[in-house]
Amino acid sequence: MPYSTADIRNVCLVGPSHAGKTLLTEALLHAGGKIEEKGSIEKGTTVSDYTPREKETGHSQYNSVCHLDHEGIHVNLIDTPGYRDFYGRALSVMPAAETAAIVINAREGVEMIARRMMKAAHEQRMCRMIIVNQIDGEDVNLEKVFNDIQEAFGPECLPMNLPSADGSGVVDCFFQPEGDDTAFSSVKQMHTQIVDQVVEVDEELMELYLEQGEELAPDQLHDPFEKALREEHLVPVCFVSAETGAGIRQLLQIFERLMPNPTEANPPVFLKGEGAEATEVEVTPDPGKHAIAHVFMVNIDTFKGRLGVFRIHQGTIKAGNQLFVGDARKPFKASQLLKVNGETHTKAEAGVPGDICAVPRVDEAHYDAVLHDSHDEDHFHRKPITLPRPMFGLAIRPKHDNDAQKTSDSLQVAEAEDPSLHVEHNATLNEVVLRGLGELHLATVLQQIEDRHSLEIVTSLPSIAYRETITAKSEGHHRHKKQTGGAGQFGEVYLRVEPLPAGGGFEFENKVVGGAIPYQFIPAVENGVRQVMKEGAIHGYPMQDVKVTVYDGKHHSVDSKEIAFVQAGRKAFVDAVAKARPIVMEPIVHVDFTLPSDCVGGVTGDLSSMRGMISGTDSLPDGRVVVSGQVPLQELQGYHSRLKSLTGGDGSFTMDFSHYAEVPVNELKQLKAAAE
Ligand SMILES: Nc1nc2c(ncn2[C@@H]2O[C@H](COP(=O)(O)OP(=O)(O)OP(=O)(O)O)[C@@H](O)[C@H]2O)c(=O)[nH]1
Ligand SMILES: [Mg+2]
Repeated sequence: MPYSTADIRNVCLVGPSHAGKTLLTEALLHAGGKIEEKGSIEKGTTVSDYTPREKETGHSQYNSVCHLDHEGIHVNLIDTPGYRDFYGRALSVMPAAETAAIVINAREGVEMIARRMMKAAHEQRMCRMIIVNQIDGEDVNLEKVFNDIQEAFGPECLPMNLPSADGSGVVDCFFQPEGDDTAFSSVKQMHTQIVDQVVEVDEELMELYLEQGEELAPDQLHDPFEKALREEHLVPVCFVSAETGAGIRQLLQIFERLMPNPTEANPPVFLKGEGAEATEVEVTPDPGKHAIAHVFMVNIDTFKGRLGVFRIHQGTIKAGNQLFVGDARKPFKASQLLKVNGETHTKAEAGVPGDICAVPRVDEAHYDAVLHDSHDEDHFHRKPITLPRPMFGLAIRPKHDNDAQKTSDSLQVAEAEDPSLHVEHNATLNEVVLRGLGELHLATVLQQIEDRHSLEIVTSLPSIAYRETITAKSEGHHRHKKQTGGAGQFGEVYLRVEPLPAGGGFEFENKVVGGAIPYQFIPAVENGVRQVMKEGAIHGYPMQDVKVTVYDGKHHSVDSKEIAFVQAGRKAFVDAVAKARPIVMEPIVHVDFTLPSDCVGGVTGDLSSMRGMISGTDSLPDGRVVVSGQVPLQELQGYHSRLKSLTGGDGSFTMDFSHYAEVPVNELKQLKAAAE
């Protein structure tokens, strides 16, 4: 059935594990007539959890795109994994949708992941809604859940429907203000609250409403409703049971009539150019303009190859079109255009702005790539979203040496599929480190690698990425002179060093005058300095945040050659660093521990003995406590198992890079002793 941009609704389902996102996807697909029978999590028969491991564990591990057509609208659903270690995966696909639907488990109330997702959707300027699922659960207190939602996210969270008094369905509060009895609150009262809230964003309508005391029809409210969603002045709340089907039809109607189509949401921000040079460019959902699409998900299947799933933001993409990836000169041919429904792919003729489609077998289609059909849109990219920086690391090696290449290939595949995963190659230590958001994240990735590539992988704790830097200005000098038989080597360098602010990296400046060091040898000096930056000057760790200025030297018309200036540059730099109060720095991470309340004392005690600092605690409605703080990464090596025993397996933590800080003297002594 052909549909246009205005008919599309893109909804990303996010929220805690076990909230029922996958079953809700199933219920929606069923209600929309996409599937005849609703699958079950326990039987492993849902559309969106289609990988063997997901079926086996009953938890989503990957993002999954599905779609349905219902009364003239085309709904693209993205089901995301809710487990906290997959938080980065869920975040990464949100830019494809207008609506972030935060699914809350009525039995559990407002969990930490729900808070995080509300915040993330706010940061991405998405329209937000809250879906309270599992209203059929025994002994659920829906009024309390609703009050907790308002307390956590504000009074702008208002119900579009309310659970019926007998719990078997929901009663509409928006379209038909004269509803039946509900489990709590009155329909009329809620309806008035919604209208009051909506008219606040539209002065004219407000006046009309106040003066005439007139009942406003839903149609009159449509545009201000969308505006209220964009401005976060309203967060609709809906009640459903994915299990019994209660509220599902009404939810589809809310998608259709109230949630934004691609032209009604805050427009996505696109930039042209890189770094500080980048300027904002207009991208409009106009089917007639040049095509611009954003790849938000990559799946790599051993047999089917790479699938790039993208959201079209401007123009129309047709099967057979020539498309460019990013700044590539040469286009590729999108010989097939696909619509994705879980594991099933069906061919499509064309994709209009706002739609979600995919292209198979395009190796260049990486996460966050922009696809476009004209060189006018070279250097376009989406304003990046903040993804958590993976800090939990494991050093990886294959069990059998001859699997080295296979291992490295498999890691590349894993990294391409998951933007919250990072593979580090540490040449100095000959170590490959896989970094993710937590233990379960890496365990899942490694299991997948072993499954897919029949590889055996051995893991160990990785080395900590210590760094050297200087804390004072100083000068250094070296004269490199060598006379061995024939031609000699001669080069002399004077340079200054000074610390740069954290994150400053490395700067090199040439202030030599009068050809004391001939111009052509300056790169050799820089090369020598850079070698030391990489290897470390005093303590053997890579250096950062240093500025080097070469200001004088000497040369010899016959004996001066590149190698001599590389050597002189190296040694002059080491000489300068030694006098510039060099220090060793270590990564400090921000951690959030989620703990049963009776374990808080034990963990905070650990934290202080681990040189950690606690910055805050927050109580969750389920009685657990979130303890946040900063700790040197080194102290958290292997802490997962200690936490497990401390909390009876009920505690967990996530971490994110914070900054580098100086390693205290006695720690440094231990570090040196361990290295020897
Ligand atoms: N009684 C009841 N059970 C539900 C409902 N929705 C989901 N469940 C059950 O809750 C469990 C978790 O459901 P899922 O759909 O897998 O939850 P999820 O949010 O996708 O979880 P993750 O994939 O781990 O993020 C399953 O056993 C479902 O059958 C509901 O509305 N009522
Ligand atoms: Mg799921």
